[in-house]
Amino acid sequence: MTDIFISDLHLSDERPEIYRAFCRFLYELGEDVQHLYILGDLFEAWVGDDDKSELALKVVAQLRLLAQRRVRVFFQAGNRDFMLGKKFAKAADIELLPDYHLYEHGDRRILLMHGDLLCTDDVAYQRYRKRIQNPLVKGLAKALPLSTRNKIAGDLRDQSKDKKNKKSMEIMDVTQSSVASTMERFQVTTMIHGHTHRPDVHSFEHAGKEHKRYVLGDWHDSLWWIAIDTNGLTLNSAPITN
Ligand SMILES: [Mn+2]
Repeated sequence: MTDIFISDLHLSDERPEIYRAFCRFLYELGEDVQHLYILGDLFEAWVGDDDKSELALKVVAQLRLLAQRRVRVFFQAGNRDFMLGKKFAKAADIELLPDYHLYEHGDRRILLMHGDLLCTDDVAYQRYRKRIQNPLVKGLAKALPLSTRNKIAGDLRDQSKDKKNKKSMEIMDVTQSSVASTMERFQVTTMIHGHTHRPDVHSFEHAGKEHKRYVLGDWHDSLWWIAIDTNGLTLNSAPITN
């Protein structure tokens, strides 16, 4: 039996080829695939489950198809789609996971995260995240009309584009000490995350033990996924064609 992990598709109307690659990827999942874990930033932006855009409806339909094929889908929020909630989950027949999720496969225990919580050197971002993901703020935001939320999200994206250009590549890798302490807290030696768009497999020693950190890539020129079966974990990619 195989489980699959993906993240950072950043689906949007501007990049229809990514949506097509997603559909093809789902269609071609092997018969042996039991679970699909989406570790955040499935969407470039998600302003609330009342978003009935064509893309939103199409993704819901794709995910429902998986449920019919008896592939269970799990979703962990990213920094782009943390407003995705129970209504979407019900419509798409998927299960929502918390920011830290302990995944078990046989005797393996793997910590799953989107990854932004590990970027603790970015103090300004962590402060912003705390504020915007505060349940009270989220509750207030949900009460705004959809058109207002879309406008705010657009403005925020424009602002962060400006900032990103200035800050360029220093954004934003994980902080190694946060990785080590988080893994220690959850008593794991393996973790999988996305967010940083730096796909790789990192090995390091901590507390006398070998640790591994698997990083998923964003779907831009290539699609990225991690597969786990009885042979272990593999990080895979394939080019995205138009
Ligand atoms: Mn992200």
